[in-house]
Amino acid sequence: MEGLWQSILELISRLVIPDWGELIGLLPLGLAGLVVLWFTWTIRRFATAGPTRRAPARLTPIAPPGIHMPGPSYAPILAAVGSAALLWGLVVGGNALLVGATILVFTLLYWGREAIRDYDHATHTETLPAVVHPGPPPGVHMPGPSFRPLLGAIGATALMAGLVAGGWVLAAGAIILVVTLIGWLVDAREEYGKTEKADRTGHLENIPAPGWPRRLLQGIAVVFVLAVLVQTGVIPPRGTDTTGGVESSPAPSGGGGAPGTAFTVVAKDIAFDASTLVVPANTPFTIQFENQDPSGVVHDIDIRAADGTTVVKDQEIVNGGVSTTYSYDGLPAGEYIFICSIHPIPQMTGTLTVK
Ligand SMILES: [Cu+2]
Repeated sequence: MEGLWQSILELISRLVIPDWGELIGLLPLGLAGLVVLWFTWTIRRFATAGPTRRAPARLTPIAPPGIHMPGPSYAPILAAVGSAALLWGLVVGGNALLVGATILVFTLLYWGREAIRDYDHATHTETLPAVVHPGPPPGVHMPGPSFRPLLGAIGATALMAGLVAGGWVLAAGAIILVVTLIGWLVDAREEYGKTEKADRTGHLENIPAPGWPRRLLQGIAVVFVLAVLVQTGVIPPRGTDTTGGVESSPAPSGGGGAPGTAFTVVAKDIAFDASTLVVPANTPFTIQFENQDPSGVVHDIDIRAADGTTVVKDQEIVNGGVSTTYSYDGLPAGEYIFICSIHPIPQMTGTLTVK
């Protein structure tokens, strides 16, 4: 028997000689096949499990009475898309950031709109018995609901934006905040009057919940947007004013012209209209400086050494819409730069050649 078995094995081993190296190499493929089989089996089980095994049809969940469940919504998905757009903007930078932020804001606005609609719907189908608030204890007065705190926050935000942007935005922010605070005072006065009256009549009227102050919000939005547009120079359109045509004396442009001692430099849209000035060595000179930017946008024309940091002459800043004459002492021959210390950018930097 043993001999027979051995001879059979010998015969088979002649036909099948396993190559263990190759077999081990095939192991990952085999495992992958098993995973695919398992997934196929699972998917098939789900596909065939079907509703018929559990119930005739899928039931929509019914919330218990008095409990409201929000309906299905695309808002979370949209908000995720908006967040992804914002993050992408953070990676890419520039305009992509603006686009991403805009998308996120719009998705969140959509979500908020949906939530408000849901809320309105839920409050309209209210079937619970009306709750009667007993009110505060006698002698205690509670102020009624008010939009003023929200408006105050908006006004304060506008004011802060104005502190950053300056000029018209600052004015608009101050107006919005003052209007809000005055409205708040008027409300408080009215409320005080009612409370005082209640002391005499013994009957304190409930202060009704106010409606959305649509007109006021629209007014605030219009004022703020207008201020931003004026401040950024979108309106009134630039380029139509005629004040820019009074260039005189040595033309401060062209590069390497004849040295002069009196120049006119105009600052507009946060840029100088001159990039090159040439003056004689050891000779005082002046610059008639016109700041044609809006009020709140200040500039100056400092002289610095060619390294861009060593200040040779520091001048007072000039507000938008104001002109002044800067005087400079004579300088030793060499290359200098003239620069706006508020905006040390290429558009507000030029070379000053002293020779
Ligand atoms: Cu400047």
